[in-house]
Amino acid sequence: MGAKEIPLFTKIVADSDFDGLIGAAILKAYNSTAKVRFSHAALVRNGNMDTEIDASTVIVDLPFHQNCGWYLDHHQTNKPTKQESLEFEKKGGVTDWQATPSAARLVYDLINTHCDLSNFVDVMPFVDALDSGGITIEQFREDGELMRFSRTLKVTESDYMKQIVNQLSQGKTISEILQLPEVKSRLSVQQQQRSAIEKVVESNTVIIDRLAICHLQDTGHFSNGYLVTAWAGDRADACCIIHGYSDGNINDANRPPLSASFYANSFIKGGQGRYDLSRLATKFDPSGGGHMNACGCRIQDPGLDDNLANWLEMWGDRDAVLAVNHNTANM
Ligand SMILES: [Mn+2]
Repeated sequence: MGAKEIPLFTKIVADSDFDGLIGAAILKAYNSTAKVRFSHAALVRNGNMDTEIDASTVIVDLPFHQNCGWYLDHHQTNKPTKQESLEFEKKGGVTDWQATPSAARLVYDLINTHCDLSNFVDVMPFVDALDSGGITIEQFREDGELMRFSRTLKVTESDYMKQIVNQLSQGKTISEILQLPEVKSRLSVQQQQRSAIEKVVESNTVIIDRLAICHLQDTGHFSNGYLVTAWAGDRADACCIIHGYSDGNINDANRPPLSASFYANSFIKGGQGRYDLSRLATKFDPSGGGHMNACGCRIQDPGLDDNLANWLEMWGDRDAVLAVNHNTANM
């Protein structure tokens, strides 16, 4: 493959997680003058980013937006349709969508031939694993620095994330980042909070028909899928985590509305790739989605109890409704 020409961009809009952080840092390594803005899937989908996304914007690890200039992603449900791609390309837009383990990997592969990315080599395998359910139960239990670092990244920590992007884009390695006093103190907070969040997960999770349902709404606590599936062990094939606040607002990053995240249990044999959980995430919320094994949506009217009851019904019928037919083309 020859080196592809890189589209011009002055603004980087990325997801507020490890994948988005590394994707943004690689893009900024290539173009140091680009401004970085961290966002979230729901904010892009419901129009909150409309005024910020323009033809000079590259979007990474987030839903597709017609107004951007370059679209980089790997989420199954975000793949622009043929029609969307055509319209987008007519305006001069460039789409790079690939089913890579992380969006950062896609960015890395595209930019690598254009600038020195050697300081990113060490972090790439972890980002790939974290974003695609590839964390082993041993890595999870060990709760090493990278696992803890990943939990420090969130939409409410934009300034902190931008500082890290700047340092990475200037050539720092992840090991050097982990030594920064600001990062070190956050890692120790995460270490201390780990057993507390485990207890919260334990007391707020029920397993129904091999689906672990974790109710974290209105608790102020957040959890990734790994914490819940590790707790459930071989008793569950997937988990559903409810986050946010009953009186939440999409415009308030500190008090988001109710949402549900679905994760396949990557700690059990055959736990991934069996059911397409994104069918749950898109059932009621047209802007829900993500990956087959990891996805999410916002709770829709008439409310949580109703959405959950319907999901449980679909889950009960999972071999017909959610099963991934590996013989079907275009999946
Ligand atoms: Mn991603």
